[in-house]
Amino acid sequence: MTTIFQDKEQFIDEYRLVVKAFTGKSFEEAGATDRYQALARLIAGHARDIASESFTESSRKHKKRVYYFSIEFLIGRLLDNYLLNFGIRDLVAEALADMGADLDELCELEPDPALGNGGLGRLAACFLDSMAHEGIAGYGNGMRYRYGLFKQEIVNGRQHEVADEWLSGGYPWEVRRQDRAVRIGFGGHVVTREKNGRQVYSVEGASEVLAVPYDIPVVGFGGKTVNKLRVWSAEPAEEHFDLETFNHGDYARADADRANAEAISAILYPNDQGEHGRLLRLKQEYLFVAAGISSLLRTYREEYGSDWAHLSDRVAIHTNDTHPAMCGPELMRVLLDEEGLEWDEAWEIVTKTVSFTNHTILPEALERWPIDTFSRLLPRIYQIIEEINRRWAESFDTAAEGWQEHFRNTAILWDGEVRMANLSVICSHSINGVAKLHTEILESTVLRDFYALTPKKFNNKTNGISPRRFLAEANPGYASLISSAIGTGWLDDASELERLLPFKQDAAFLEKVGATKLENKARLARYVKRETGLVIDPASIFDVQVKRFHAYKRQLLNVFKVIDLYQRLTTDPNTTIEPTTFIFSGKAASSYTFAKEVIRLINSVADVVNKDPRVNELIKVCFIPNFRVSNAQLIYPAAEISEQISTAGKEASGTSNMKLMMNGALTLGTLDGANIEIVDLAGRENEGIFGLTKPEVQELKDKGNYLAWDLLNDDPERLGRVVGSLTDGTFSKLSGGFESIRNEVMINNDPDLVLLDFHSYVDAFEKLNHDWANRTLWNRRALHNTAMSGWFSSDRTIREYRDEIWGA
Ligand code: B1H
Repeated sequence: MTTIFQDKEQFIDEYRLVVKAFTGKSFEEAGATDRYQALARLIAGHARDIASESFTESSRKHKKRVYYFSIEFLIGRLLDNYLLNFGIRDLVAEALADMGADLDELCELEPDPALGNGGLGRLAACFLDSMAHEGIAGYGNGMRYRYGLFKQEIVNGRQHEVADEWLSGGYPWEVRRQDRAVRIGFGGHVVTREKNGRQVYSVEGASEVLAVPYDIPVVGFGGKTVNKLRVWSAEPAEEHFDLETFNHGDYARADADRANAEAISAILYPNDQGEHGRLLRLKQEYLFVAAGISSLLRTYREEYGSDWAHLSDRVAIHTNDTHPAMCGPELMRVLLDEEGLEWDEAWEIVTKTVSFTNHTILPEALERWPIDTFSRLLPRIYQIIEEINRRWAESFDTAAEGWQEHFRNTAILWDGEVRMANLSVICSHSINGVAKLHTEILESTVLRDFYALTPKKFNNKTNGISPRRFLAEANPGYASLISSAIGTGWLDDASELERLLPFKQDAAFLEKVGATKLENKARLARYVKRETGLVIDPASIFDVQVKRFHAYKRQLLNVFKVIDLYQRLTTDPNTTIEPTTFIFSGKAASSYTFAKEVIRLINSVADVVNKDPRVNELIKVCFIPNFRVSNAQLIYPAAEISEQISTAGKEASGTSNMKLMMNGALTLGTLDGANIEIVDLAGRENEGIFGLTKPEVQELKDKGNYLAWDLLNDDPERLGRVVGSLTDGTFSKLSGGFESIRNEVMINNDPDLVLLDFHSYVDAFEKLNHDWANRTLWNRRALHNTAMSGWFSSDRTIREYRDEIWGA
């Protein structure tokens, strides 16, 4: 452990100085926000000192540097996390208590940066945590959006979106690096000249913006390595304030250059796995790619000069999904146009340096850009892509049977579009999926033609999560119970959680497992009361589904279950259930009508159920607004049932399944994504598995004879009644009925097979629900899940990337 303060006294002395320097006030005079800001700045300052040591050391040791390119990093709050990683959380908490302040209250004042949509962005953040913990010289490269993902408010059951002004109070962790700003060109046209018998390309008439980096320290657990996350902000390349126009009274036009440049980093696109297709998005993608490549090459030049042939020994560039797909072509551009390399040399360097992770097989998420838009915005990059595509076409043996189809499926340019997934694959030496099943699906369907050509490039890297953030920090009560049993080694090496297994026989310990869960539920209940006014009972089972709203994630199936229970409890006296609170949280993309209607349905069902005295002692429905990293950390530790109910084959991995498992929840899920690996590790008897498998879904699709009406007609009592309630007024008092949801299920023929999985789902739920009656058995299964969850540490995932992809 690297300590940054010898003792409390040293901390207090330094802290007082920073408060004074930052606010001009004494600690006693400073308000809570100033106290938070000063504390974060103090820790950030120490983190930066160690970051520069880490950097020097990696230079000295010629460590390979890994650059993780991601258009999203959902980092969450940092103060508590960094105190924990530096091993000074208790010291600082005590010192603050001595000073009459409360650490938890200060931590609450930190903005929760929403620079990502969901799992993909949070994965990138966990990877930064784990790279630093593993001592890898690994750096994030992303976007500094002025507005992150919208804040969600619920008004009459409906989602309303409010701009997320996370920077307005100042962000103490970042440092602006004006000295490392990079000019980025858009538009213009390519000109060709001859120089020493060689064609030289450049772009003329481009309009430039300035990409300005902001660095955020990434503190690894143990405090030995501190890396950096570099996020880019767009600004005008020149101050072009047009005084003449201003003098004529048109301020907006006078400052138009600034507004146009800043628009590029103004906002994160909120369409998790949906279409963006906007020019501004393409500009974002190029901006952070080109700026990031320029920045890493600058570092490389400083260390190794122009020794480009060895770039891939010293540098790995990892592209998180297709959003940074231009890394390949942009690196080609620099090597060809600026460094004067020949195509073949440059291409070998690029393909040995770049690697790629795919995160989804949903067709609507497969990025494509119209060629005319693309080539106008990025003419030289487009020209390079054309050449890559031409060489790709040439590489096929045209005498071989069926080559045309293989080419059609793998071409980068096709049907007037640039296909970013194919570009990513062709530029990379490694292509991975994010869970076993997902990688198999990539190999056998989405990318099968590539797999047939180069099977060795394909590999699986099952996702992981940071045990520091999602167990130690989120669940301090459980974490200290665990440490009291097996020591604190699990923080370094989460596989040590398996040493909890013997405690499954220890009745007193199991009782404590239950007691910490109860405390966490009470903590969440207080939060819910404060945020929504709803009273939920910590003694009831907490059944939790928290994630983005998407048809394939099937929040609809979950609420159908709730409606069915409600109807049975109010009509059938034989229905029994352990008291249960159904907790939902998550955002829907602003333009995703169906997902927003499901949110409204949940809130409308909540409105009816929670007010109905016939059932509200037994079931409650709770929608927690504005799901984000900070409240996720309150929700996961309070969960007993983890809802992971996607249509088999659709959820690439999922990571909330891992977070909930680690916190001792039992998975109620389909055999999809990483759920399969959860079951492999923890045993089917410790989870609630139901529903069609991927091959069964496939068979159904191939046969093409699924008819939602058949299921409804076969089961008027329950399914019929549930679907009927969407439009018969039962839930329409809050803000109207749900014709569109009914139509999706009955007229659009239930594309996500909600009706088909309904009964096996409700049965699996009821089985788990009744199991709860035996609390010892339940706590034993909960502990078993935690004990077997260590493999899902992102440290394990990152070591696999390091050893099998990056060679770092
Ligand atoms: C995942 C995305 C995603 N897959 C495009 N794909 C986006 C795609 O804004 N965009 O354009 C945003 C997000 N996100 C998720 O990645 C998967 O659905 C999860 O199953 C997986 O666990 C997670 C991390 O791999």
